[in-house]
Amino acid sequence: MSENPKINENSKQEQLEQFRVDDTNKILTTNQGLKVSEDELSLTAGKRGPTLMEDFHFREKMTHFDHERIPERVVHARGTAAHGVFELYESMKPYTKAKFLQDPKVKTPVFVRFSTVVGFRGSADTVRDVRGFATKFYTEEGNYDLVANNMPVFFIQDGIKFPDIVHAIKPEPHNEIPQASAAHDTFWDFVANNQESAHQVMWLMSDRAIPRSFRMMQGFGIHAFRFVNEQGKSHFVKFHWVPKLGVHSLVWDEAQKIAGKNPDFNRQDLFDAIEMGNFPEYELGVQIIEEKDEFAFDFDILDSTKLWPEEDVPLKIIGKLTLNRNVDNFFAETEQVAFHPGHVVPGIDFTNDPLLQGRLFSYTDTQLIRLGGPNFHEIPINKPVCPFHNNQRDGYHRQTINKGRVAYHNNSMAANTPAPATEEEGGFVHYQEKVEGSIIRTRSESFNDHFSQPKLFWNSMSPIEKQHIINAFSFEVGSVKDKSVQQQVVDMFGNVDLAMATEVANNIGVTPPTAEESSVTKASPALSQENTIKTQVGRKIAVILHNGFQDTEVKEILQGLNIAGVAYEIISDKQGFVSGKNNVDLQVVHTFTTTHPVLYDAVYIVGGSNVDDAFYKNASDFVKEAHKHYKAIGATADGIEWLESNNIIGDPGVIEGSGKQFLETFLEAIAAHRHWDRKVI
Ligand code: HDE
Repeated sequence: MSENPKINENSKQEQLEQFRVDDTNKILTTNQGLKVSEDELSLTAGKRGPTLMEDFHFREKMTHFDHERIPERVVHARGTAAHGVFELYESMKPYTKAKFLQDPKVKTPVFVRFSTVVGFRGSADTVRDVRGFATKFYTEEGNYDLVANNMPVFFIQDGIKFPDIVHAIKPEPHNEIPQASAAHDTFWDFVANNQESAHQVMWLMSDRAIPRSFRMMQGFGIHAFRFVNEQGKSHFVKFHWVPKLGVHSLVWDEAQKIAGKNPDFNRQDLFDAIEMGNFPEYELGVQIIEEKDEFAFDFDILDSTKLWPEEDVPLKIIGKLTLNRNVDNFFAETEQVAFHPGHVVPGIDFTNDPLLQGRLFSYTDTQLIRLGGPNFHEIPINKPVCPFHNNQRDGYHRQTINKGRVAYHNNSMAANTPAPATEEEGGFVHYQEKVEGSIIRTRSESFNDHFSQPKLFWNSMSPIEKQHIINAFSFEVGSVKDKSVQQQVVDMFGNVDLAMATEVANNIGVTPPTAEESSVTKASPALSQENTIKTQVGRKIAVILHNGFQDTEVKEILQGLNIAGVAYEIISDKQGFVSGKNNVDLQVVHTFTTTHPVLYDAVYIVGGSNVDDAFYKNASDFVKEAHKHYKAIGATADGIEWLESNNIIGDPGVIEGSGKQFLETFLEAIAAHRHWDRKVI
């Protein structure tokens, strides 16, 4: 009776292929298949007369257009997605019976959607916000969704408070301001009056909230889940995605400017990387705690405002995700994909984390309104690659044509099928945790410590990361108009670190706090981005050239950059080609008008001969802006003059020279990401 699907990395693409349509070179028809003879003129009574009701082609075309939009996601509306594959490094059999985690040879197709949380669908990518990182694994046992964020903790401890936090952080209801930002009164009023938010607020004020790229951020499943093995033994588990390119961020001034210069910055970055064949990779890590150690920590492992320090619970890397294909159609795939932390497979189960429990209700519920009914699992992107059978029937847009008369249990007319599977046959059996208690609305006292881990986070930051957190608080809380709310926030964060909160208080003009700060002295080095992987791979740099540039050297350096995994764009004052000394012509991608230094990781300036004042000024401004954002700056030939005249020669990360040696040092400077020890005025 069991249909044993053989899944491989191509299974999802093969399934989707049946739904893909290319309209190029085809004849125009109505949705009923009728060939259309005229598509630009309505049917009218006479040349200057009224349009006729019987113009079915006009009506169908217009009606479909009128209904093109669906509600955007209530949170995580702004996002982008890609297809990929997950490969296991090492069998997880001792911990879980999940089929896709047994055999390192198995490759599982996946679909991943990245998002911001607060902004509307058309909002900018580089706002200060949490990022979503949701993965759908199309496994032989059904879809498994790991619906993660790029921060390991959450604002609230109980799902019932989710509507409150979202109402507080979304644009204010009377004027729908501000867009995609937490820098307003209601959010900070929520924070100060719901102090469980302290830990995630620290993360939100840190550089993690402005990732350089979706390719350079972590993902965290946040909750404690369960791994359950074939013997029925359970372990607590947390999931992490670790990007191979390291975890890197923008600086705030840059992020704000990018929001105007290219609101699609992160979306474009991911799309371009995949189109160029630079496939983003992330390793899957798990933190595992034995059942017997459930109470061995100084925090409650079921509390989603707490992380498990990696120094105490090591991260075990078990596999790799590669994103290797962009979507064909944004709406059909990215917009219609429906994730749910309750989409699990045998061997992965839930815990009693009250936040997770709340999510288990919300996600299907939200798809019902957003995707218009209960058949969203039939939309191609959501469809499992394994067969599915049950007695559910009908509803809006039903596509399956269920044969036969039987749609109920128990029955004899279909031999009581479709029949439930036993555990041995792969049937999902919930972990049989023993639970006892009175029916109450109370939170466990073990959830009450709201300040120790924020302090752990603060202690783990490098000096520059600490400075950025203080700056972010000063910007965000400084944007709050209600003085009492500002004061409450500063008083609250005095419980984390008095010096930090005092500096913020001074910056925003309220009274410094007198609270007792947390006594935690421990740090977790894994939390600092200073300790992340540093590589030049995947970076994009601007190359400023003028006619008469030193072409033999430049050609070699550009080649060297490409070989080292660095992409570049040539910028000059006019589009077309820029010609070198020895008549080498290079294609100009952008002029100073069509691009901006905030859109690059570094600048390489070469210049050329007979440079006019306008070019000189534009190129100098370009270099100065990149310098201000601590980026690597390289100069060869005539470009070295720019460094001199802009007074930045010799600064950290500012590299001048020639040939191979220049290339090597410049690559190192790019890999360093930012040069914080540079003096910036
Ligand atoms: Fe979500 N969340 N969430 N969330 N969430 C949604 O589902 C919700 C939470 C996350 O790219 C919604 O399909 C509740 C934590 C991501 O399509 C909705 C609670 C984490 C995405 C919803 C949480 C997330 C969502 C809106 C507290 C990280 C985008 C649209 C109990 C572990 C998925 C949708 C995508 C989306 C509810 C908390 C991650 C309304 C009630 C914690 C990445 O169902």
